[in-house]
Amino acid sequence: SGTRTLIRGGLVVTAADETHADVLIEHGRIAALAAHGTAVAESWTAERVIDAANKYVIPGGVDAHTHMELPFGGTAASDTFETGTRAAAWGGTTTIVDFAVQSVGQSPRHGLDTWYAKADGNCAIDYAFHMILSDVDERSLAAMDRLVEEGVTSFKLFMAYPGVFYSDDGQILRAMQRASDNGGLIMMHAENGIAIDVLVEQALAAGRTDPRYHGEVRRALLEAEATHRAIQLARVAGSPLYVVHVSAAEALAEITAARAKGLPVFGETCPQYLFLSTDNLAEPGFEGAKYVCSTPLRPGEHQAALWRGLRTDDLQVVSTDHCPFCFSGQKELGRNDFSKIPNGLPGVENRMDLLHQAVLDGHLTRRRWIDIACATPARMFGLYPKKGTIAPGADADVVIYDPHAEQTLSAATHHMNVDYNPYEGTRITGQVETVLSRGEVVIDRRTYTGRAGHGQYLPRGTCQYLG
Ligand code: DUC
Ligand code: ZN
Ligand code: ZN
Ligand code: ZN
Repeated sequence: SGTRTLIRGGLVVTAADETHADVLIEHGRIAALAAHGTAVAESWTAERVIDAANKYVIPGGVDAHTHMELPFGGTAASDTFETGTRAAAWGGTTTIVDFAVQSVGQSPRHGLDTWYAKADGNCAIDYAFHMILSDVDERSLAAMDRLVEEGVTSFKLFMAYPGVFYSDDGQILRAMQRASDNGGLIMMHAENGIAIDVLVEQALAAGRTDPRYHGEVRRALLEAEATHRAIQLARVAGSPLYVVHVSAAEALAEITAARAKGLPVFGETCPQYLFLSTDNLAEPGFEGAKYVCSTPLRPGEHQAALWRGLRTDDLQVVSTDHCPFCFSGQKELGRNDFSKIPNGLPGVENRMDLLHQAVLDGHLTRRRWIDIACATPARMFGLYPKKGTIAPGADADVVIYDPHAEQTLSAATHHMNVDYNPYEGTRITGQVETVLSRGEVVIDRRTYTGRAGHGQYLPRGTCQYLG
């Protein structure tokens, strides 16, 4: 739009710098930055001036792993593209990369077109897609090349859910070989699903049906084994590898070892693995169902390893795997059988705040917060510097963040379309105050001013950490 906007007096924090600077926005993009109080900054005028004194001015969050409306386990994730992207905006996230799904027997093209249609005209913020491949045959391999050219440059494969999303390691190897040729990035759900299915069957046969057994059968060793195997397959194929939702210390160790060898292996973790544990899964009654996701929550000891991995850059990205299911009617599908609880947690609205709390708790520096939540996911998935930073020419996706505000996370106040919040009662210092998406104010001092359909589809380039 034509509105000139000036954000004055805040601390601009990017992955690289922290500076007291004024930010000038024109035509939906960052036009210029100038040190606060200098003659240049003082000379700027604008139709809209946002006072950011005592606030942070940060890039809009990039959540590279969401599942709006995902069909799963006979139901579907409860946030639509409309409700989920609005909640994202409330939480200071201005870009999501969601997953289009190729089902078995379908073409990737059909899956992608289905997801384009779900999102089109409904999003409050900008969005892009990865493609889940469930059926790697000649047609799918050829489709990968075309998708990379079209801007869908990353492909999620599963080692879990045999018969649904996973068939065999030969398919995985072939997709990796293709990615090594066409520049695509393979994303892996690394859990040994065949072994897990045996343990699920044995647990149920022994009458162990409660939610906590979800965590017990999905053993950390089976995440580590699959992570190791995925890394070796990627080496053989000569392809890079991005391991999604790393939750086990033993799996992280495999990534760390691969990176120490100089291999192009990347790791993502999620707030639930940093802030929640198997203690939540073991909550009384059926409450534990609220915490069923895959990979599962781990015993608390794993958290320290994940925080360390984020500091040492063995893990590069924190995204949410936002995949909400209501407790009532959805999680309840597994009342008598934990394996029927739909897998997934909400979180798209809470990620930036939880990670800001991690800064205050000493786990991360402020710049690392922006790095893992904005800049690196943008680079990893070919969106930088349009997204993920505040610099001349970048999209004006900007959050005015009040680092002193106090809030308590709760389903009573969140905007996600789900009837519980896994972080219920968690006290956070820091809150999103105002959010701009391509220069448009979508959250104005904690009032939603955006609209469904403002969000645009983003074709992506290839991973910017590769040659
Ligand atoms: N893996 C995901 O990444 N999301 C939802 C369910 C799953 O297993
Ligand atoms: Zn103009
Ligand atoms: Zn997964
Ligand atoms: Zn996911």
